Formats: sequence, C-alpha cells, structure tokens
Amino acid sequence: MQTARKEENMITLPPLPYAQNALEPHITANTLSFHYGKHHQAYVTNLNNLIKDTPLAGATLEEIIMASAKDASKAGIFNNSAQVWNHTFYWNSMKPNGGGAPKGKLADKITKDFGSYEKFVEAFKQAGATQFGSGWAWLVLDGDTLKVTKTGNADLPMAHGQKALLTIDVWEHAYYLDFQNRRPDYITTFLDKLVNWDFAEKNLG
Ligand code: MN3
Repeated sequence: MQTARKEENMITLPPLPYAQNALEPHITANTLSFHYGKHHQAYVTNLNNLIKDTPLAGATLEEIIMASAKDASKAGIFNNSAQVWNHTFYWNSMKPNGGGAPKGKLADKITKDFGSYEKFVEAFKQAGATQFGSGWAWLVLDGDTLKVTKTGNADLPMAHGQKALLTIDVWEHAYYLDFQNRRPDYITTFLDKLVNWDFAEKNLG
C-alpha cells in the first residue's frame, strides 16, 4: 500500500501525442526513441529521485519548477523539472503534416506584433540558430505582446513571467541523428513541416 501511495506523488512521463514514426521523414523514430524514450524519461526519473521524501514530493510539475527557479541550492531539481515540462511542450509544438503559416487569431497577432509572418520566421530562426550551446527558442506572450526568445539549458518562459506558446528544442540531441550539425536546416524543417499552430493558438487563450 505504501508503494501505491508513493506512486501517486510521482511525476510521470506523458505519452507522446503521436506515434514515434509520425514525424518522419523530418524527425525519425530513431531520434524520438532516444529523445523521448531516453532523454525525456531520464529527466522524469531524475526528478522523482531528487524530490523523493522532500516537501516538493506531491507538488505539481509547475509548482516544482517555480519553487526551484530562483533557488541555486535546487538547481538539479529546476533543471530536471523544467526539462520534463519543456519536452512535453515541445512534442505538442509539432504534429504530423504541420508547418507553414498560421491562420486566424494567432496569424493576425503575429502580423500585428512582428510586422509579418516572414519577420516572425526570421526572428525564430535567428533565436534558434544563435542560442549558444544547449537550449530552446520560444514564441511567448510577454504581457500582451508576442515575442521570440531563447533560453539556455533548461530555462523556460514561466521563470521569467512569460507565457509559452511554442518551442523548439535546439539541444544537439534533438537534431543530430537526423541533421548532424545542420541546426538551421532543422529549424527550417520545424517551421515548414512540423509546427503545430493549433497548439500555439490554444496557448494564446
Ligand atoms: Mn531535448
């Protein structure tokens, strides 16, 4: 019984929103089997080990992230909890047969805040390509304004008072098996073939 009670308090790995081969030929099942099955799973496992028998056991993922974001003594908890959140958000930022320009409310807001969809694309590619080392590029809502941002390692918009709408993982493990060192090609493929604007618009609220 004690085991069952403890499991209720654990952070779990959410299912991928599509099959591991659903993003092929752009992102292969081989990449997803490692990226989701090994990397994402490892962040979940590490986090559960780190919060076990601490006051954060049983907290929601967002509560754990915010409780550790500004506390240097909890860097390991922050890194692993934020990476659990970031990866779930990233899987949902893509879909089979995605890509291209958004429509409707989000398209209008992108035009209003960036000048055009092309200007957004330019900013997003620039952010992803210039994030030095590991990290993420984001479309966020900052107050009432859409912005493109980049974060290093596990860092994420909610730690900066921003609302995430969309993300791309630019850690090498996200693209190296399929694109080797060609990070800009991976970002272009994400935007042209994979991006899930329905998810981003839902996050806009
Ligand atoms: Mn990753």
